[in-house]
Amino acid sequence: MSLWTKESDQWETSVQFLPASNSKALEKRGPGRKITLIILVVVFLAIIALITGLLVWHLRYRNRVKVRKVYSGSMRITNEEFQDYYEDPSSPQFRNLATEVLNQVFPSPPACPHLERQSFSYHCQSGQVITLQSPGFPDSPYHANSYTEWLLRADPNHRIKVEFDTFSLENDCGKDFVRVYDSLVALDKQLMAEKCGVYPPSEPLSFISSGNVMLLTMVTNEDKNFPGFRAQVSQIPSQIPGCGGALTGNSGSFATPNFPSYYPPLINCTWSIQVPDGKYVKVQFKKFLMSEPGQSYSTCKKDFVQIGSTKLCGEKSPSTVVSVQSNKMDVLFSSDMSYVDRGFSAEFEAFEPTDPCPGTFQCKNNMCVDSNLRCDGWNDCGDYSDEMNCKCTNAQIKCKNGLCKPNFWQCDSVDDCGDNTDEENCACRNPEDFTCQNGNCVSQRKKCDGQNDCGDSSDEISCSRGAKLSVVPCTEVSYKCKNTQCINKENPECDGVKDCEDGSDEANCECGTRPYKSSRIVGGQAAVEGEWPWQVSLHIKGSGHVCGASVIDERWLVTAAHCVQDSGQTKYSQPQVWEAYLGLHIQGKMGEDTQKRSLKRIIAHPYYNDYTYDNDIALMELDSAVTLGHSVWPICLPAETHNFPVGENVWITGWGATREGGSGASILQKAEVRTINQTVCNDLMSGQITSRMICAGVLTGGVDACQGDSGGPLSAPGAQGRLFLAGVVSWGDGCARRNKPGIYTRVTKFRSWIKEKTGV
Ligand code: 4AZ
Repeated sequence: MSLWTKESDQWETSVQFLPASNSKALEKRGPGRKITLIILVVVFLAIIALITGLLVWHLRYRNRVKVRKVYSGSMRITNEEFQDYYEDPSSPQFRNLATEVLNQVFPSPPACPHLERQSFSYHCQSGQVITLQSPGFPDSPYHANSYTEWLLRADPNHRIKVEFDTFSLENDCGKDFVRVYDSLVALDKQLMAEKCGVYPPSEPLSFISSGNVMLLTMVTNEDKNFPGFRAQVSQIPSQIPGCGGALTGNSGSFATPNFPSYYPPLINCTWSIQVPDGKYVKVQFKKFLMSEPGQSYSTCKKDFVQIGSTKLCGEKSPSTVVSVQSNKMDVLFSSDMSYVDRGFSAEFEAFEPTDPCPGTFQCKNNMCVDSNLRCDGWNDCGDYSDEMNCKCTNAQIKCKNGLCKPNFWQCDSVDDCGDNTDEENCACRNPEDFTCQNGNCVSQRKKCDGQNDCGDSSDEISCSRGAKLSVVPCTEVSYKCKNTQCINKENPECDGVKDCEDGSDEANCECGTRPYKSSRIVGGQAAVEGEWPWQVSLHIKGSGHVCGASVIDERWLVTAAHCVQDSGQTKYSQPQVWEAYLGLHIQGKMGEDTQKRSLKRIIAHPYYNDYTYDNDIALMELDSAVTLGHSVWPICLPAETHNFPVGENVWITGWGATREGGSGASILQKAEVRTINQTVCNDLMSGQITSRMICAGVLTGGVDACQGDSGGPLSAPGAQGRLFLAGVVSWGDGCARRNKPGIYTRVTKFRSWIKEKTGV
């Protein structure tokens, strides 16, 4: 019998509690449903785990996977046939070919200079000054192929200030340079300045950071090593003085922070000017230097000055004036994060609205200039407005562009009109003509025809007949060799070419060169030490510097005769009263290379005229020879026939007065001037110029020799970078006056006398 058979009632009765329909549903959700649920949960968890795993791998490990990049290239050897053995890199044939190819690509062993690298790190403390210097300074020039960096830090709320007291690097920033960064790493966008060349004390060089860090780097290449730099580093409070403020009264002055040195980056300063009620205010920028790479000088988006809607940047002339029709003016100065400059110095002034320039002429640019300066030929306003709409007088030339210029500026080799009117038709009206050295005109056809057509034979000079310069009959302008033969080449002495058969034009050429040369061109600035090794300072024992002189050899100096004329108690003509300082840079400071000598003999020119200053030249023999070297070196003496062309740039040097009636300079000064046409000069100097004199200057004034420079050199450039003694500082009508050039003794006229007396 089976338990589930119909025959058992009890069993059936018990079954009633569970109707057949429910038992069917129960059958479905029973053990099968649970399994499905479990599977679902497991699958869900697996997906979550997979996603989590993927995320962890991606975020944590994936970026560590190194991506291998393969660069490939090929080279084709066109002049070799392929051979099977070239497939085997270890074969001697492959090796030979490879060596040959490498030798062609790198003809000499590739230059791989050893780069010297040094890094210094400093943290400034308040009140402490740290001295930095380039490696080797001051005992030896800096090293070649070097990279040096100085990481500078200051306390919070402080800035770094770096002040260079000496800065002398090669003049080419492509070779040696110092960079200043407003950061601790060399970021281009925070580069404040890149400097090279020489900065004399008259051009102070100091930098201030925007925050409390700064980086200096110095890079040098293989050639020409200079003394280098020394700088003082200190920390200064973040709040720097001179950045804006309230300015009141009728006039006053203000300047960018750290002027005349460099302003810091990332700075905004506002000066609020207020003048008395009823007046207007104007500002004149006496100096304005705000240049930087990438600046647009029309939009001035980098460093700029803003007054109302006027924005200024770049470099501006001292005649830049901005005015407002109000008694208040705000001047905003803003610098960005890169490149800094020297900034500005400015003066403000109140003016009457009805009369901006009382008693003076008002320029178009709002400047006021003396009324006498109107129509005088000089651009006094800076915008030519004082020279516009003028009626030229008899003493003036009328330029084609309408300007009037003094007659004596005609034919002085300087384009004073601006359109060259004053230099046209000067010597030879016919442009086909040749202009002789004496000013005569001869046909070009007569040049080099063997005849003296000019009268001074200058039409027969530098005529090369065939490959070799020929010996010609001696004339006023031909060069005379030691063997008395004459050659027809202009200034052949020491030009590196043997022109005389006996080579005498290239003998005794150890002169006129110098170790250091600064190419900056300005009127009257401190020289670089060693730049003028022939410059001598003549002292009267016990009274100091009196005159200059030039070294012409180890025993002889050239000076002015007027320096050695007895006057009152002082016997200037006696050698024993003098001391000569050679290789001197700063008065009163004997340098390591300075040599002091007493004098044995003074020879003043016998024809010196103390009324006209004619023949103003003298020779001095030292009591013992000096050692010639980089600090003391002779200047070249020009041959009698040497030609110094009119308008040529020449240099004057000395410790004389820096302005008329002023006191002497302590550091040797230099200035660039131009030689001036003899006739023009004679007119300017009321006929006092003799042929033994040569004139040089800047006719606009401001650059000249002065008292105390007398006897010193007028150095003119010659062949091969040598300098020749064109003149000796002699006299002038005051110093640096307009239309009053300096007058120098013309050394060519005394060449044979010097030779006769000294043997040089
Ligand atoms: C002087 O008194 C002197 N401006 C030298 C040069 C000049 C003027 C004066 C030229 O020694």
